[in-house]
Amino acid sequence: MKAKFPDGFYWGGATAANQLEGAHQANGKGMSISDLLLGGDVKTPRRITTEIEEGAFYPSHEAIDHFHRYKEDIALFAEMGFKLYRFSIAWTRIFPTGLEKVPNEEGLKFYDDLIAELKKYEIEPMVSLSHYESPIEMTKQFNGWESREMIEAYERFAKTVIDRYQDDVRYWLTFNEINILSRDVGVGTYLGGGMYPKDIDDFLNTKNIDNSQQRFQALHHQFVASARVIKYAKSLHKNLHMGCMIAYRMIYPLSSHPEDIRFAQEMTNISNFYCGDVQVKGRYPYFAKKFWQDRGIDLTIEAGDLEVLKEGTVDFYTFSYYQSSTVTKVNDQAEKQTGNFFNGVKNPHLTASEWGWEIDPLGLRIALNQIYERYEIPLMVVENGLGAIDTLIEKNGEYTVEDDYRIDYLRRHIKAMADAIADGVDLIGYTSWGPIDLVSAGTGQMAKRYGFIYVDKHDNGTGSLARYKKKSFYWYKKVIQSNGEGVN
Ligand code: BGP
Repeated sequence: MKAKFPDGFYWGGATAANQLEGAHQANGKGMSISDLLLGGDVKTPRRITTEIEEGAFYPSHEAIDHFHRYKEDIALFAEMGFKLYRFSIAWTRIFPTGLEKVPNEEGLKFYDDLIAELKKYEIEPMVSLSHYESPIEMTKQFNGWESREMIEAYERFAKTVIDRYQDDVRYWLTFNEINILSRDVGVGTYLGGGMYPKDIDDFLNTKNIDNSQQRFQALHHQFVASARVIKYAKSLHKNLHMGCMIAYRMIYPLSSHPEDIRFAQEMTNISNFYCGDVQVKGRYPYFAKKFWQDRGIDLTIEAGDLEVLKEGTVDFYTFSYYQSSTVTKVNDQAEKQTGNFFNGVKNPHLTASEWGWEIDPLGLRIALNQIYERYEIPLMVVENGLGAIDTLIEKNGEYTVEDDYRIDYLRRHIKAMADAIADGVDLIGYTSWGPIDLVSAGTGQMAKRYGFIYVDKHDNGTGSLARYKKKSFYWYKKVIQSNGEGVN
């Protein structure tokens, strides 16, 4: 059966400023938390520094220099036929420390030009307002989202860009993978919350310390900030579409033991539904109170916060999906599985990528049904893809990569989306992650490539930055041209 997608389906790609723009000090840009992250690899966690260390290599500083090459890159996206492009606006280009009262015009200029370029090709822009890029100065002054001060600063930034681009940008996401703060992963606390857990020294030495009181308080601040911005955007009466973005963790129990089933349910609730419910339904879910009590979490919720959450709900739900995750309560012999910001145990029925991420296209269909059943609002998959090692070869006088493994991964996931649509799910778009090779968020590597476009840039910082079309470039072009039917 041919894959069927609705007319006007948004095919495209997704990126984040800190992972591709580079030019980290250009035109008055300030430093974000990502600018202090060193590179790592699958075995070595990324190290975080408090200041720039001389001689150290910070992958975000040049990244793939999209800042100077956005025209060339967008022309390539247009050649593939992109209908929509998801990117983030770097907060620190607009408010270098986050504390200024007046935005940096030169920083805005870059996005004026970028959006104009997208419009030129009739590519719909979708903006992530916060994608692991909060200003480092705010981490230094009041430990990021732990403090309520962030709400106002974020609102100032968000309103500035929404005011400026309200006629050109219709799709907005308030926080990338907001639920990263519901997981007790050190680097997630830093990237998502722009904050250090209490013991900074331990944290810098990459000991995985956790502070759940702090994480859930920070999340509350983000919920309020997101809702306030959504309420504001709706007051403009411009038909702006405001969305949430969740790192969806499709969770399976390892066995049919009821303890495993209950554990998977509990993890699904906290990993996915805790944030989803607040942003879609406008209230904390039924299980939140017991969850807080069990962990000794005592949230400070100020007068008016709960009303704001009700008033600032999202219009559509977006999520990232790379892999599924399997958990057990009863089998302590099960082999551990690590990958992205999730962890669990190895699923005997799945194979994994070179970075240990378990490949599970059917899990995407299940996730789409699970989410739609709960919320019944339009969904969009805004990140999906295979991070893999690519080899550049010369063929017929041109450089390319024969990335059949990537085509295979994407094909199976796109088919799973078609199946979910046939199931009745209202899926409106798909933006694969990193349509052009960029810096990995998890490891800081360039070697972990997702793109349809190869970028000559390497983990030691060398490379000409030249762009080359991979085999998947032509394949994705066909998929888009045929509105998904050509996926086979
Ligand atoms: C998501 C992030 C992205 C992106 C992606 C792939 O969690 O939103 O920023 O990087 O994962 O992860 P990685 O870069 O670690 O391969």
